[in-house]
Amino acid sequence: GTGSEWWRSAVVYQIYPRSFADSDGDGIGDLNGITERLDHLAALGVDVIWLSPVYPSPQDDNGYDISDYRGIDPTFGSLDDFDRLLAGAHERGMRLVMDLVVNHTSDEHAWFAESRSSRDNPKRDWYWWRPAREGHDAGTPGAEPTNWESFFSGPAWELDEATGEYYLHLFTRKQPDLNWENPEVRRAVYDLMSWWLDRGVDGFRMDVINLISKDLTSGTLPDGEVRPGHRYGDGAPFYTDGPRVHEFLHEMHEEVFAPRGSTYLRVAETPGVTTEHALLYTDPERGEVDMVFQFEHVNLDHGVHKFDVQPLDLVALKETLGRWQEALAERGWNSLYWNNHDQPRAVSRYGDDGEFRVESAKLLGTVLHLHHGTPYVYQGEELGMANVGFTSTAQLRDVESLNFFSHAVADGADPEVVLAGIREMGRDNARTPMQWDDSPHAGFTRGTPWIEANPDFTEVNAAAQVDDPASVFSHYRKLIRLRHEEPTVVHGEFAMLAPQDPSLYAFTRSLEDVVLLVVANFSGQDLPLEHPDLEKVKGWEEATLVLGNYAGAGEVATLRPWEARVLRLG
Ligand code: ISL
Repeated sequence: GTGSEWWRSAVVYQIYPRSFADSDGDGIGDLNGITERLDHLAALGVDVIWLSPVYPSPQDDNGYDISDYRGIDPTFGSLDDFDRLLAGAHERGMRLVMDLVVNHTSDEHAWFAESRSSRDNPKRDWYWWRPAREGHDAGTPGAEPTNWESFFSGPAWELDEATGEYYLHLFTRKQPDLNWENPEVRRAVYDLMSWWLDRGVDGFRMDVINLISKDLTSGTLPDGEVRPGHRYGDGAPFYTDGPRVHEFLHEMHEEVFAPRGSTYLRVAETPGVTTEHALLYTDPERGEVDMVFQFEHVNLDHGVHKFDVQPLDLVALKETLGRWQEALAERGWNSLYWNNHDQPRAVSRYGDDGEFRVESAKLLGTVLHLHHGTPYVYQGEELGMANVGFTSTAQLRDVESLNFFSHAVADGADPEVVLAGIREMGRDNARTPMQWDDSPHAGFTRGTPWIEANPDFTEVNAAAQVDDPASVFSHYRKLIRLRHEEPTVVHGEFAMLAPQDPSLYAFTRSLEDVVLLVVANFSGQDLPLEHPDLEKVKGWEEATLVLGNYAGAGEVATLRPWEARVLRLG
């Protein structure tokens, strides 16, 4: 029943702990810093906090490389600090979900240390070990067991000299992939999940969880196609939504969640997922997860690779998001996001971070939050935080960007061109310190931050916005309240209007006799509202303005630059 599905009317706020708030002055955000800032989230009105990983980790990929699943990295604090944070969230009526990274561990996890210790170690089969390719000497170029490229440049296999075999790592070489074929691995994962649920957490965001089932139907792991702009093969068809992934997630449901009732949030991060698989993952009848993060809309401006930045076409964006709305309309459920710790800042990417920063940030929030699904707000998005404009690799910290830069330049690319791609698409754009106020380092730390704050913090910061009714923050607060108060936002049927219009993003949400009409101008020019699709929405010109991003009412039939309106009929 829908009674236990509280997450349908919820808004989730993602915290990247490293960059949120530093309480002890070491320049890195921590749990106590978050606890001190819980009132910011309560003021915004969000229902759930998703914490990016805080477990012990060598931090090769900022915590997405976990070396102990039952603890807190000392950089972030202690288990006691965690319990205080959890209690503080619960006291304010917010739930807290953990990031669960179990496609891979750190190479410094005890499981991997055992697994690599010898070919006949009982945990050998917990990871993907393979000999060199037939006829090749281990360690020579091309001797990798398959030609797959890692997500973070270079081959997805690393030779371990000690035993002369390669292990699979879809991400960095310090992130070896677990072998989910092995039931002991699955048992170990379910046990650690139960351990956190026993501690009181409210669910999990499951990192790349649709990559856990590798396709062995040919009896082996096959080579992938080498696509233009790539040196290695694309292994994605052999590990994305693989043959046993639904079985594994259902087993997880049965082992971990079903015995406890279903008041938890399970959100699956699923790069490359199709609408067909998304429906299987999120159909409540099937008992797998509650919602997925799909990637199609954030891949539209990628060329041959993600740093080959292409102009965004609004028609394509509407086609993509509209198709996802339709696919999961009856069964299943969407997660809605523009931003997270892996994406550049939405206001720079889809809006205008210059003259219309405030208007376009509010427009983006409006469009997203009025879709059908659960919206995610990434830290700083509620302030309209923008990309940094990196001009030097010395400003970068992310292993993905740094690896890409060195591989591309070694392959002969022009460093300036590579840096230009990273400037627009690099993950560090999302990872600069949260901008609390206009004091040094944006009030994030009293020490030296691990990554420099965006210099615009003197203007763009929470202190300047929280009490200003015209701020991006106040607008997000209104959007969240609207979801809580207006069932049409949660349950209303979605219908896209004017799909071919290059600047207008328009749709309706309908529930019984209420219709909400959303109209948004994705351009810096006035936009006349005169599309035939609008005429089908009877009486729209007399509709009440529920929420807009401009102060004065303006002309009914013209949207101002980056103007967005939510109108109510009935
Ligand atoms: O940003 C990306 C690389 O271009 C994405 O493809 C990203 O790698 C993918 O979404 C998986 O992301 C998740 O797993 C990674 C981690 O680095 C990301 O931070 C995490 O969100 C490996 O754990």
